Amino acid sequence: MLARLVRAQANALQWTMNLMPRFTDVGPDDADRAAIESICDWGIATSEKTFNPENTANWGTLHRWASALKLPANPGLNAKDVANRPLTRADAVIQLWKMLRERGEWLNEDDSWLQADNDHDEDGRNDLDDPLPFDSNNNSVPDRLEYLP
Ligand SMILES: [Ca+2]
Ligand SMILES: [Ca+2]
Repeated sequence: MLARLVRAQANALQWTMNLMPRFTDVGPDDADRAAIESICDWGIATSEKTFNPENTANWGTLHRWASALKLPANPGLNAKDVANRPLTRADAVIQLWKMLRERGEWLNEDDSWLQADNDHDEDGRNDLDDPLPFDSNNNSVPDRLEYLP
């Protein structure tokens, strides 16, 4: 969820995945490997050899990771009486939605898209002639919302 939220933002960071798995407990065929390795490269720096993907996440984990990814995490997530509470998927989604709302609407900072001579998604059709200017593989899903397009 965190990786997808980061990717959904303007000027999103690119997915990263090492040739060899970065963690001994997140194998080459793990469906979450790209998300795990990406969020670590994007800001959740760790020198550990293991990621412990089955560990229980708590509200403090969400605060720590969201903050590391420069998302506007509510300080209340890390409050003494809250941080150690188990985090459900529903809790996480609600909190990430709040962070997304906190960011507000935005435009790409580089101002390079939807220009006459620009091909933002590099599919060979200039933006103004491209019915899907943010969809490089033209599958009707904007690239930023795809999992490893
Ligand atoms: Ca294009
Ligand atoms: Ca696409």
